[in-house]
Amino acid sequence: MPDTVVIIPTYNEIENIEAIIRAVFSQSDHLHILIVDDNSPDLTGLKVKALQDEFSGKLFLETRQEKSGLGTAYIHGFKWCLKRSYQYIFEMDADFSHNPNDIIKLYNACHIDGAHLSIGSRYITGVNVVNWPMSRVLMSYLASKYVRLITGMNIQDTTAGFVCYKREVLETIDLNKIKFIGYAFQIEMKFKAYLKQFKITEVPVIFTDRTRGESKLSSSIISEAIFGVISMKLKSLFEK
Ligand SMILES: Nc1nc2c(ncn2[C@@H]2O[C@H](COP(=O)(O)OP(=O)(O)OP(=O)(O)O)[C@@H](O)[C@H]2O)c(=O)[nH]1
Ligand SMILES: [Mg+2]
Repeated sequence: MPDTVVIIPTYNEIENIEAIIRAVFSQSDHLHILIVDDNSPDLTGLKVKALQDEFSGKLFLETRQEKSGLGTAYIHGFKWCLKRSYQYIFEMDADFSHNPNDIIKLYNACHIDGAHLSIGSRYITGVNVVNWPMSRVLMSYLASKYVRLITGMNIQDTTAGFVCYKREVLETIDLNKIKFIGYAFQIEMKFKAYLKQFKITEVPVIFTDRTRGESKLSSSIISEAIFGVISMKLKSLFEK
């Protein structure tokens, strides 16, 4: 996997950071990793710095001053990547919900099968979620159905955060116009790619709830998604 970088946003992931970095690098000697850390009080960033000697030239760290949301962390990461020559740019969580062994499947969907954007999807073959309480599974599943209904996108897992983008997708989408910061960010990115008629493929993956560290999901993130999707769709109609 040459020319490939995995962006991992982090906030207080000290219990996962070293293990996830090692797990990603163990997939291929060619992979690079960019950590976008929001000055985590648990010193996640310091741990990354300490590992940079061992992974010299392939482990990078961008530090922002304060917790500013997952969406803007990715936008920051995308811009960093586009200044360099990467052809495949991944989004991935630090908490092992996304299995690093699946990176190759997402990569192949783009590199071999010709997708512009591949999504690690939980809802292709039933509901592949491990260790989430039923309420959370239901919420996520219904959220994806809701987004399909409103946006018209033919994607099962619209809130998925395990994604491989071909460079041209991120070059084409106006990153300065991406508005959402929580889950809705994931929906918005897919919607923008869909409007630009990029080829989107879903690859079935098994999603496992975090076993270490704390969730950052909040009610404001959920309401942003519920109301944001409707306004996003309406705006897209007027912009046509
Ligand atoms: N830089 C940065 N990273 C964040 C922020 N919020 C979440 N993250 C990271 O984004 C990834 C996903 O966050 P999670 O807390 O796992 O959110 P989630 O997957 O929706 O929730 P759970 O899996 O239930 O914990 C993790 O790697 C987090 O550390 C943020 O404001 N800034
Ligand atoms: Mg998580």
